Amino acid sequence: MNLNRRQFIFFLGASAGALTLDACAFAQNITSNSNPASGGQGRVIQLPPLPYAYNALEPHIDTQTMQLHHDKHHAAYVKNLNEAFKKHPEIQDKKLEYLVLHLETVPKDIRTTIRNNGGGHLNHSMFWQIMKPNGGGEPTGAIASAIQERFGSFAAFKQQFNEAGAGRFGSGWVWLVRDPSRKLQITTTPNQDSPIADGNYPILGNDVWEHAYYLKYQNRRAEYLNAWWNVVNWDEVNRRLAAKG
Ligand code: MN3
Repeated sequence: MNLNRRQFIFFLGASAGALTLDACAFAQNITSNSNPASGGQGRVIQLPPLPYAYNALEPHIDTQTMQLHHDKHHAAYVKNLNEAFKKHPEIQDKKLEYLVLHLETVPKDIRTTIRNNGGGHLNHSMFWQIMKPNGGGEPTGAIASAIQERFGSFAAFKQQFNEAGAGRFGSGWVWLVRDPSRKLQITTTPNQDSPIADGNYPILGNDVWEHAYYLKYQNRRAEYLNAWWNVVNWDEVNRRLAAKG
């Protein structure tokens, strides 16, 4: 993998546990969620609270889906992660972003656990933030011009993004990322793989696991993908675009 200098410094800083760049929401999240003062009992990752009520994204995302998705699915990733860190306290000071990018440094017996649950925690921690009640509409600010420049129009971008999400076979995510050459790209990842593992920085992403939509949309993933734009939090997306990560 090729990392440019800025990314290299970021990951270096992340690996040392000293976040010197104000960049990455993930890293900030992990910093605030880890518990270095836990008396050597190991890192404890907390489930971040949902930043709005379970019913706040109705009618586009239903209350029960939000409850199960946050309180059961995301909570399970966090629980599995904490159990893995208990087995290997020697990696407890490493940032999750570093571990998913450098899975080869993770002890073999927890490598798959870190990949799936570390990715799951990072992906969902971003997901809750880039949605909000009464969101959606046309993008605003810098992301509006960035989308226009890269994809021609918001409509064209949305169509490509939705097609990529619909085409992701099985479970996974569809993303708008900044690639290592700083270019915006639409990508998908399988399962809970984080785009960070490919050297990409996620600007926004949608969860296309059936657990994200099945109660309301059943097999109609395309309908969910369309409706999801009504809850996008463009302020947060702009914040991520401005981040150096
Ligand atoms: Mn999910």
